Amino acid sequence: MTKSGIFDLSGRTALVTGSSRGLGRAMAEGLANAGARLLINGTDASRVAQTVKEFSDNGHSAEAAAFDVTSESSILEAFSRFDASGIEIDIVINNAGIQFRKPMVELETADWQRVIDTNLTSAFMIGREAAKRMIPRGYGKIINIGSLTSELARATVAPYTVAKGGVKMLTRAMAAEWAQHGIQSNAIGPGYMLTDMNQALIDNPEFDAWVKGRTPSRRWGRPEELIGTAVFLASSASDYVNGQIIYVDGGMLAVL
Ligand code: GCO
Repeated sequence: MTKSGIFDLSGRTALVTGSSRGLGRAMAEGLANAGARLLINGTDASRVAQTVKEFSDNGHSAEAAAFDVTSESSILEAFSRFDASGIEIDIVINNAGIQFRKPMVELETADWQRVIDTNLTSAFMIGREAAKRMIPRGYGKIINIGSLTSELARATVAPYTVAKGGVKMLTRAMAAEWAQHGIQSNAIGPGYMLTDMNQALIDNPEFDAWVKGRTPSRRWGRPEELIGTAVFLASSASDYVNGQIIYVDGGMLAVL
């Protein structure tokens, strides 16, 4: 059945990094349900293959794109494979990321760098490779995944905060250079979501109470609650939206 409407992604191909689980998996499913073909990414090829099978079993078009988003050579090889296969990527969601919680005075520089590389530099490298191919086509959607920490800092997550603050400004830099070529670059800032990365926080009664008290919606967010914003930013509904970050946070950033 042909999908219709400004949120229709039929005929579009989307690469979602870190899409074999968590927020990336949820957003990838949302794009697939809107008609997109999905390139499923992760570093674990077997987990990626299993995810592709599950997407296919659900009637979606999905292919494996297992590569390490922190490795420039892996990224270049992956995009060369896309080129050789005639795969034209219309939509990129730079979702892959890690968390590392430690006070800065105890933080090893290597751990700092690993978080920056995974959460920020990867988005630059993948965005650059995608934009090189989107510019001649005059079309593209780049969606970077930020965070509440794109705006506010929390103690013990400095590298994550700095990376996510960088994601917000990288998004604006992408808009500054690529909007003229028909590419829309925007970001999504998830609030405190029910993900594996946050399990230690969810299981901490004090932190759980803090999140629920600090969030006007009085609850954690669910990964699938990012889908609407992801489909909006991936579709023609957002063709005149550029350089923005949309917070899906239950209102946390709106209040003291
Ligand atoms: C933390 C959390 C946060 C959330 C999210 C909020 O340790 O504070 O991991 O970073 O995951 O990024 O937007």
